[in-house]
This record gives sequence, C-alpha cells and structure tokens, in this order.
Amino acid sequence: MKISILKALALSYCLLSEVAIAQSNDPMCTRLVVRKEIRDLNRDEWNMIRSVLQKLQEDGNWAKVARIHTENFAVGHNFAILMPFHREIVRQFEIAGQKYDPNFFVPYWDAARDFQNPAGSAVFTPDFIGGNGDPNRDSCISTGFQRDWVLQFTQPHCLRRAFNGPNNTIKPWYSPEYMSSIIQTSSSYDKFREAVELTIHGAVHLGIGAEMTTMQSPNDFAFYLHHSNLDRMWWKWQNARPENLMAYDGQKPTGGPVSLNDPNPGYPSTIVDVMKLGYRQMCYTYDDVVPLDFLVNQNPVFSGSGSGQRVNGGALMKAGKLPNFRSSVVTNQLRSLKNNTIERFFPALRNGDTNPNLFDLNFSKNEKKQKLRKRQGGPMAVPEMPPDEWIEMHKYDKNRVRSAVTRAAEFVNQLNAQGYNSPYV
Ligand SMILES: [Cu+2]
Repeated sequence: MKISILKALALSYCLLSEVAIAQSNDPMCTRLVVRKEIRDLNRDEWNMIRSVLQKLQEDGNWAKVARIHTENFAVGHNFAILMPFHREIVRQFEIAGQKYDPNFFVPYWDAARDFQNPAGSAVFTPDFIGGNGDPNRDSCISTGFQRDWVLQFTQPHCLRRAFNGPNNTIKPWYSPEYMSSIIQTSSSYDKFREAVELTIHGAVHLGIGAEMTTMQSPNDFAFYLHHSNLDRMWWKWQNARPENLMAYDGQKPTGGPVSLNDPNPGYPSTIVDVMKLGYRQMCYTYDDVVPLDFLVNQNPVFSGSGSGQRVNGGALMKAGKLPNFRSSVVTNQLRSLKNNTIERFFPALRNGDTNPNLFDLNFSKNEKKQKLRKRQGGPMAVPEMPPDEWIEMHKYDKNRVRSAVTRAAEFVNQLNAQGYNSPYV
C-alpha cells in the first residue's frame, strides 16, 4: 500500500516536471483575443464579427471548414481527439477572420443556460443567428444574418434548421449545474470528453436540427458558437487542476492509446500544439476562465502586464472568486443538497474547493439585466436519449450513450426531489 502511494507520487512528479519542461519551450502569444458570450457582445463587436463572417463566406473559408469537418468526421468524433480537433477548427477559422479584422474572435454560446427551453433563447432572435427553418420553404431559415446566404458545401443551398421539439420548440438540453458537475467529477481527460460529447454536444446539434445534424454542420454559425463553448468548458477543466492542463488519454480511432504527438486531422498541427491557450497559435482565451497560477506567472499575456496585450477584453476573472452574486446563490443552494448527492455530483463543494473553473454557473450580463429578475426558478427538465441515427452516424456505443444520459437524468431527478430551484428555469 505504502509503496503504491510512493509510486503514484513519483509518477505524478515526473508528469508535472515534463509539463514544466514542455512549457518553457513554448512560444508565448504577445496578444490574445478574449472570447465572450454572444449575449455579452456590444453592438460594435457584433457588427464587426458579422462583417468578417460575411467575408469568410465570400472568400470560401466557410465552405472549406465544412469540407474539412466532413472529411475528418469519422476520426474526429467518438474519440479522445474530439476536443483538440474542434479547438483547431475553430481557431484556424478565427485566424482566417483576423486577416480582415485583427480584433475578430469567435464568441461562445453558453447553451446550458438555455437548457430548459432552448428555442426561447435570445440567441435565436433575428439580431443574432435567427430562428427555426420555415417548413414551407424546405426548412430554410428566414431570419438571422445567414438568411440569404448560399452555402457552397457540398452543393449550393440555403441554411436549414429543423428544431426537434413540437411547435417550434427544442427538447431540453443539459443545465449549467450539470455541466459544473461534469467538470468536477471527470477524473481523466477522456472521461471529461465523453461526458460532454454524449450529452450537451449532441443535444445542441440535434436540437437545432437539419444542417446541424449533418457532417457539414459548420455551415451553420451555431456550430462555431457551440464548439467555442465546448472548448471553453475544456479550458475550464484544464485549469481546474494543474495536472489537467496537459492531460490527454483515451484511444485512437485506429486503436491503441493516444499521445500528445498525434497529428490533428485536417491540419498540419499535432495535439500538443493546441493544448495550451496563450501559446503557439492558440492566441485567445475566455472571459470566464481563470488560468492556473503558473500560467499567469509565466505568461505576461495572462496577467495583462508588461508586453502582454489583451484585445477587446476587460479584466479576466480572478482566482478565488465566483463570477457574480447570482452564481454564489446557486452554489449555496447546491451546498444544501443531501450529502450523498453532493458526494456524487459536486465533490468540490464537499472538499471546499473554490477554484472558479470547477463551476460553470455564469449569467450573461445583459440577460441578467433583462430577464433573470423575472425568473422564478423551478424544477429542471429531464434530458432524453438521442435518436438511433445520431448514435449510428457517430458509431457511438449505445450503452455508453445510455449511461451518460441516465446519469444526467438521475442528477435532475435527485435535485428536483430535494426541492432544488434552478434559477436558469
Ligand atoms: Cu464535429
């Protein structure tokens, strides 16, 4: 027993020192763009982003990404590589856009905040991405900035959406509370990847429907907003514990364990190239992720001091602080859950660990002003299994999908039974 603890300590020491060595050789970014929640953009930012997106549609980059995603679909999903592959897709798209405006960035959509009634999200209003497709016009959208676009991949066509609930609704997604639980309870990279891929990743694609359920889903800008958000969650998990930062495990599509030196499909990079934001070509970060202490100490671009320059960003979140008052209200409610529920779903609360990256309970600044005061809170909706076609398209093991969805349903049922009132409802 004693020996195995020593062994584990020695091993983790080796891993940490390897990480430290890898870092010292990494070129640091001198400039970062800070990705924000789409509802937190100001007018000028959203206008700038839309005009760059228009140019990326005209210059063929839009179709190019849809092609890369399609060609690498089978190796880029259902395996460890999901997160680094999509990080590279979104980042290279962002770099392409920065040729038109150096301040361009891909916003994220914290879709979990809309989990109870996704179709009611402000993101689907005409000012943002527009709403459902029109069933009388072959499911083409008639609102939003892409409404008149002719998408080129694979054939010229309109952007189609087909919400998956009755009467223009979308079936429930997964709550911010559950996303926080996934971050806290995923003890390895690949467990985190699978828990995210089999729950909210699929639910958002399926909920929006049509284009978003195909391999050419990057045709819908919702793809970028959604994958920017999943990438944000990964960066949160990476910064929740020092040993998570460079953690990469799981299986290759061809069999055998993955390595940081594996190539990224569709791009000339390897996995290690995309692991750390703020280094190499990954010159962006998220407004609500607190980088680990040693990253802040090592890389001036995070502390905002010296030579580091942060574009469009106000202050990044500081360690030891919950994002705002509302999220501390949620946390207090979670603390009053039964011990075995906390033990199973919120081990950080049991341990008194307040690293803000262990929680994903933020509220959009604008939404807070507009709506939250009116919300009463209430019991959460139970998520559903994805349809068989989705499972087959990704070659998922149906039992693993069932166990991921069942766990999330048990979470909802336990919290509801204990009188938990979700403020996102
Ligand atoms: Cu994908």
